[in-house]
Amino acid sequence: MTAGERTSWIIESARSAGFDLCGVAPLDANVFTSPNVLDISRRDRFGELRHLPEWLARGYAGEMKYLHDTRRSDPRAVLPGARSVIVTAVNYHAAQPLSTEMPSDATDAPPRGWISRYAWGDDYHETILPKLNELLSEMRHQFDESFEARAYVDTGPIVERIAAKYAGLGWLGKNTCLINRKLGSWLFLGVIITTLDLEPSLAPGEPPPADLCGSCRRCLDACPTQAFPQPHVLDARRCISYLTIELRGAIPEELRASMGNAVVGCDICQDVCPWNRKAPVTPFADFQPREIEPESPARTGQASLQTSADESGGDRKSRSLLAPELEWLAGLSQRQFSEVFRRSAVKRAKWRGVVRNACVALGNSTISARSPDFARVVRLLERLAACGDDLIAEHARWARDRLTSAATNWADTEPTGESSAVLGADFRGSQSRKI
Ligand code: B12
Ligand code: SF4
Ligand code: SF4
Repeated sequence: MTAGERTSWIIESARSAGFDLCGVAPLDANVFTSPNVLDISRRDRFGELRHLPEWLARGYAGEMKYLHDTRRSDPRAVLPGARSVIVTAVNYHAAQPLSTEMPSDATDAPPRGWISRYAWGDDYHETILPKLNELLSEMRHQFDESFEARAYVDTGPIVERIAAKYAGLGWLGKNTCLINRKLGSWLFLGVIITTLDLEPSLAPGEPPPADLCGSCRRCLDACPTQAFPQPHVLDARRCISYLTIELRGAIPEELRASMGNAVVGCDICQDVCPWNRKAPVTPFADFQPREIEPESPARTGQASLQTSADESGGDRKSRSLLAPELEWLAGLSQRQFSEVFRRSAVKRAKWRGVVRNACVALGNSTISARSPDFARVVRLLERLAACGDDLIAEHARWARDRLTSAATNWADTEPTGESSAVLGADFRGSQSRKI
């Protein structure tokens, strides 16, 4: 088989396995060691990696120590003799509303949070990595020559989006996401790095897909925490995705109010992207929002930090991960958390992190002091504020104080005689995240 035939076979097999996109980027030595080579086809491949040291030096990685792994600067360091990287993409766009389309909480309804689209269904690592490994074993079966290879979904020291760009899958948007002109950016990436000689998807001299952001800057302007110091550059320390999933300690107080109802991740800079307006819908059931069945009475025995379930005599409602009720999330016990989020990407945020985040979102909720829910939410936050976990307790106190001081301020401004619900909503709305 020639290198070209091998590439065609891999791309065809990836399509049959359910991957929406597949391409190959070359890892020839000149790409990384000689930026000034005369061969224009080799110049600037993986060029964005040259910014990595500065990005790290600016501290943008926050506590994500694994991003300092020096192998990230050169994919060949991951696998000696590596010549090619195969990049796959799977569309996870479930046909459900965008976070930016969700109505703000009614002032008299239980407040709801937002779990990012990518985390609604089964953990993509667990869904995609086995598929990639299957593709790899088919390759071993199909190709005569022996070769080394490693498959990764997030897990390897490779900047997958840069590899995807040079495999011809799309461009890197101002929001730093990989965008494909037909599929948009709701894509999970996966890579196989290999010593196999494969024909690159981009012909010699062919540039990677053009950057179609143009003069648009919707993502930059919509980001509630101003996490983009400049287009194409993310300060992860300010990104709600980092704050809710990766950060283990206290969320900086100055960022909490801007986090709105986010509990796990954030979709805003993709929700507003025009290239996602016509994004096709995934056929995979794995990425639909999970529906959580109510617990059987026998299983509700273990003490939780709770909540509404306590007050109603046990959790008997079925729940969806699409805009879930915050009181439910804040009141989950560790055991309940492990059961609800088994094989889910939410696990990465950990139980303590999700309860912490749900407290912040409750503090940001637009719940009116006149609502019967208000007193119940404040009681829940009081209980969490008195729990033995310092991190949760501090965030619960912050949320309680924010809710109750907003209610007090609202009472001070009441004399106009306007509808209290409307006034309450307006006041809270001005403090919480809305774009
Ligand atoms: C760490 C990480 C994060 C971090 C940091 C994100 C980031 N932008 O780097 C956090 C936790 C914030 C995060 C959030 C999200 N993530 Co994430 N994340 C990763 C991970 C594991 C590593 C990415 C990485 O290496 N970042 C390091 C920085 C350096 O990379 P970078 O932002 O591309 O930075 C470059 C530019 O800044 C560029 N640059 C260009 N010009 C200039 C100019 C200057 C002066 C400088 C300094 C730099 C610079 O150079 C830098 C270095 O090359 C990848 C998987 C992987 N192994 O690649 C998934 C991945 C990128 N994440 C993914 C997803 C889905 C998300 C979220 C959408 C999840 C969510 N809904 O909450 C958000 C999106 C937020 C966003 N706008 O990026 C997908 C992206 C798919 C896609 N279509 O692009 C990936 C590929 C996972 C996967 N396997 O599918 N993520
Ligand atoms: S994911 Fe949210 S917080 Fe992070 S950069 Fe995008 S809009 Fe900003
Ligand atoms: S919102 Fe606009 S600027 Fe941002 S990634 Fe999409 S097209 Fe590019």
